[in-house]
Amino acid sequence: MNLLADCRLYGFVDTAYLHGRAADEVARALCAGGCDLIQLRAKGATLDLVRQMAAAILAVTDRAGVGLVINDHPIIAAEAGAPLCHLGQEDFFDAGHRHVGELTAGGRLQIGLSTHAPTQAGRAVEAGAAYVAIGPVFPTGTKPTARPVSLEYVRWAAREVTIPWFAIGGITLENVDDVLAAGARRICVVSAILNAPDIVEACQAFRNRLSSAPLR
Ligand code: TZP
Ligand code: MG
Repeated sequence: MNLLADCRLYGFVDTAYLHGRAADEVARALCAGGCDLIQLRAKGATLDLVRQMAAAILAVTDRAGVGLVINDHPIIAAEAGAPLCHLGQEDFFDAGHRHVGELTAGGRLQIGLSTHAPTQAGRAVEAGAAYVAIGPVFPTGTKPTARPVSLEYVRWAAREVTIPWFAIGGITLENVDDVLAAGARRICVVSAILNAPDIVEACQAFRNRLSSAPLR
């Protein structure tokens, strides 16, 4: 199983949606439900807390054969031994970086980048991103100030992006079929899984829909 090429469902441990649950408990449920990749997204958490959660989640994901992505913190990702780090446009290009090799800890870490328009996706691929996120497709409370990019950008990605890419933003069981019809084969889902009554069942429901649109 290749962490990115074979990945269909990318789930999140987002501290905004823990609802009193421990980070590693949520990670266990995401793995049990069939997520192929899990991101730790801990906006506003102290670096110490991010380190602690990363270690606790990595113990779970390693055992399950699932890849861990640390959002925003390449140094912590590399220290923890996570295979991937995710960065936004503002963390990467706007912070002066030009190539992901500047952050990959001698090749031990891969970097995924957020993109919101075709020019950004092109630049991310040129910069050596391991994957790109395409979104937010729909309005989402998880990133309330971000302008939705619509399914048009997903259709563009399906035609033009040559590395693994993920549709993200406001994806639910109500609209996932539209996202797949637009050409997405890999999806990121945060709130529709973490706010569901049962994380495992929610992941399985998304996996079911994904199986109707095979990768290859
Ligand atoms: N980047 C673009 S949209 C988004 C991020 C992190 C949030 C996605 O969360 P949700 O709850 O699946 O809409
Ligand atoms: Mg960021």
